[in-house]
Amino acid sequence: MAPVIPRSGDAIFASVERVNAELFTLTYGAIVRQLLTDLEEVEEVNKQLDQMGYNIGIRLVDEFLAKSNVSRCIDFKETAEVIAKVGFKMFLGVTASVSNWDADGTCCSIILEDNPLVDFVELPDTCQGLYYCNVLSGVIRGALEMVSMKTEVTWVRDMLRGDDAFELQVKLLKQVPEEYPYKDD
Ligand code: MYR
Repeated sequence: MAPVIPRSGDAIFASVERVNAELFTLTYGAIVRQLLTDLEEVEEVNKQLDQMGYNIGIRLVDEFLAKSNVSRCIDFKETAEVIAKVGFKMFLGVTASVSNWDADGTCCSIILEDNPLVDFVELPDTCQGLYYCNVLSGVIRGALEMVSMKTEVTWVRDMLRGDDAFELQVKLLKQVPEEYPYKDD
């Protein structure tokens, strides 16, 4: 019988992390599949995934701020970088890049080349209109709303539709100034 070779702590953590990531990916896939069965129309599934993401995003921002030690961003450009580099890393285990800024710094693209949500995923022809990762657009919209930024988040590229990357366009619609709690006399 082959001897049992104990693995180092790091190796065990790495494999637990990988199993967790796979379980997360498969669970998300099962949710999408169930929504497709229940709602039938892919448009409705897109809406539902976005709404689920929004509900996650409005809660997740507290955990993000508590764990990341990120201080207040000076503008939307910095916020987008924080989402791509720190937020995606924290919750999805990958980093994204930010590009395609418009002239006034209110619209950009967050680009993901590696997306663990789509590991093992292949869409059948009947799901062509599906934005499988729509939960992510909702998460970003919800999280940003909690830090006073109203945004519109839309998919520009999607590897499940044959594109070479995942690209989310994030457009700042309105920034509600936070009220200073004390009155200056
Ligand atoms: C500030 O208060 O100015 C900082 C705002 C940072 C908001 C970051 C929101 C994190 C969203 C994480 C998205 C993860 C997607 C998987």
